[in-house]
Amino acid sequence: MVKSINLAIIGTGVVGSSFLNQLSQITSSQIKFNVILIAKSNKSLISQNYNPIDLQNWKSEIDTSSSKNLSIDELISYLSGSNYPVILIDNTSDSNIASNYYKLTSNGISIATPNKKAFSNDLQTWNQLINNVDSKGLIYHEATVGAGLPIIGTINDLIATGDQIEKIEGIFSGTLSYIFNEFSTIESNDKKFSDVVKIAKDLGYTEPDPRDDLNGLDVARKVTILSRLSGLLVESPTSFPVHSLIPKDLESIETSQEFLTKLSNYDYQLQNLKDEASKESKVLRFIGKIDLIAGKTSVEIAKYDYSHPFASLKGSDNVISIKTKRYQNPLIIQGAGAGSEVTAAGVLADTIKIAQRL
Ligand code: NHO
Repeated sequence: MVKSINLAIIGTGVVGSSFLNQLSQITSSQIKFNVILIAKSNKSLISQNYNPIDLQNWKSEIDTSSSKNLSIDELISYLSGSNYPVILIDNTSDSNIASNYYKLTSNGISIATPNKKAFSNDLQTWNQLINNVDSKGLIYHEATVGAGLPIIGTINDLIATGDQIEKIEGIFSGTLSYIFNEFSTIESNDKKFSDVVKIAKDLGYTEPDPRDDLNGLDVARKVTILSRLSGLLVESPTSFPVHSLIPKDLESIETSQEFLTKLSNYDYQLQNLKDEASKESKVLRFIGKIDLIAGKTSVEIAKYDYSHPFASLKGSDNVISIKTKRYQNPLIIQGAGAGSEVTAAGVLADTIKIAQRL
């Protein structure tokens, strides 16, 4: 028998649009997904009678829609009247929606999301969301780390089957993966750090202001999530050492353009490290590290032998190495860790998993 599930999709940006596109192309499924709400920042498409919205025309329909966005209470009230179980897809980076996940799941609404906010802020919110056995709704967030790569599901499976995580090391930022893979290579090169950052920006790999990648906070958020999942309950992404690649003097510079112009004055800092690594037949990589035995978490620049899997990484790939009691030779997961298609696929896979359990 085909199961029907209603979906409310919030956020139609890069990931949200890819999600809707992938959803409209699912053909063989035992589950029938009906989209009953699509919301962007100032407008919504809301099916008043809970009949499915036509996914071929949602873009033009939302533009001409006169429906304003619902408040969280209005949203809960609307979704609670649904004729089928509901999954809310949060494809925004909105803190307000994230801070209401508990309220939503308590009201029986399940959530699939790539939004890191709720899982990487204060520990109290994490405990409320993840260890809440009474919650009526399910919450899946695979795409908050490594886009569509099977990282969170794998760690959950290892723990559920009685394995013990000893150490996690990984390259978790697509942007910083690209920058270091280009800057510090096995074959010698004379590329300057600031030039590589500029190229990454021109290729659209960085945030509009590259300092939002270089400050290490995105990696710290991902490492916070993995630490907590593995049993090391870090307080917040700023409660452990995080190496920032922004020179101290350039932290308060106003525009990203001025920052990029002046960055070359500080190239010697990373050049020294790169030369030092090269003399030891090593490359530099920007990593997140969780040592469960020592109880330590950090985000740092580390040196790796040319033979190490992190040294031969290409493009903007992510890689994670998980050493456990059973996997003394670490389990390695590697692949595209950024981009709308793989991120949306991670959210869609979570949506299907939730639907199978409802
Ligand atoms: P956009 O394109 O800004 O879209 C967000 C949309 O939500 C906007 O259209 C905005 O108008 C809407 N919105 C905001 N608040 C709203 C509200 N209250 N109601 C309705 N609509 C609202 O952002 P993205 O790129 O589509 O990202 C969406 C979410 O996915 C964010 O939480 C982001 O952090 C997460 N995410 C994105 C990516 C990506 O590739 N774009 C990745 C992971 C997670 O794998 C990616 C990654 O980690 C890239 C990273 N920079 C790296 O590793 O280098």
